[in-house]
Amino acid sequence: MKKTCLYAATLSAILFGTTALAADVMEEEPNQPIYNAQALSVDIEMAVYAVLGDIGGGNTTDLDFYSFYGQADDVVTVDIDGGMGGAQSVDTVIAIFGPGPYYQMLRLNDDATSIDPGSTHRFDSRIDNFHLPATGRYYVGVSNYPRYFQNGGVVTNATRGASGDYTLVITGVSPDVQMIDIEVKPGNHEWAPINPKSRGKIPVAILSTGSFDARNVDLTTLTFGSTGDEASLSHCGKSNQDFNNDGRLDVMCHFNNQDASFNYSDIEGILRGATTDGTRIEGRAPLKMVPQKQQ
Ligand SMILES: [Ca+2]
Ligand SMILES: [Ca+2]
Ligand SMILES: [Ca+2]
Ligand SMILES: [Ca+2]
Repeated sequence: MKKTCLYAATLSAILFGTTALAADVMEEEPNQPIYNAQALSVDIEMAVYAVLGDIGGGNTTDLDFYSFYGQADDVVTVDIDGGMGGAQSVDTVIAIFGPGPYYQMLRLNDDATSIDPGSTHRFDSRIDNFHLPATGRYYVGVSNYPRYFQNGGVVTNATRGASGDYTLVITGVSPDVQMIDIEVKPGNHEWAPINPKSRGKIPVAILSTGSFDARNVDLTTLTFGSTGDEASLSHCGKSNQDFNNDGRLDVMCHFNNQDASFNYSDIEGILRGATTDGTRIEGRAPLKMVPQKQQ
């Protein structure tokens, strides 16, 4: 294992120079069968350093599965680099599968149709521009010739593939966004009235739920307004209160109305940010623009 780590670091340096991808990770066995896939947090691009079987080993029954959460219409590329020509060459086979329990195979590739910068041989597999049909969790399987994937993540010729190391590179996946509950001007019990011309501040309550603790929000990341990307934060409350009486402590933040850039046609306010562990969050609340005064 140690040898693998050292090799991966070296490979990373060769492939990516001094600017290794931020999300690089090592394979974590056991990552098969498919329902034991290693969950990846793919943020636009990431690389996984892995070995089918053992370096120096013979034929293997090892299969490697990974999963990632993608958004509908993401255009994803799944690429093997360094399968041929690494510490031990392996002729890889890859496939993309849909969610369980059926794990329908959506795409399969043995050999790439062209050689990309991370590969020295077409035997390194590559799936280009796979359009995710829906938002959800997808699975990537890595195997070796002649063990071809089938639906459910099983393979043909199960015992005949040779060992070897490879790098799996996944690109094009939108970062995961957790939808959260917010309330603009809490206590209104109806759509919050907003006057786009006002020079005041807009209070927004970030509500905790059973699956989300608002106190984990990195307050410095918050943006709020017409598109959700407005840098309009004024300040957040020092002490947390339970604004919707569900027994959970919420967080109140105040945003500058002018910087939120609302238009008279807007019907919702959008809050975006991230938690302290880096999960992106988004909350939306219906708004009612106060009628524009007739001149
Ligand atoms: Ca493996
Ligand atoms: Ca494995
Ligand atoms: Ca490649
Ligand atoms: Ca191949």
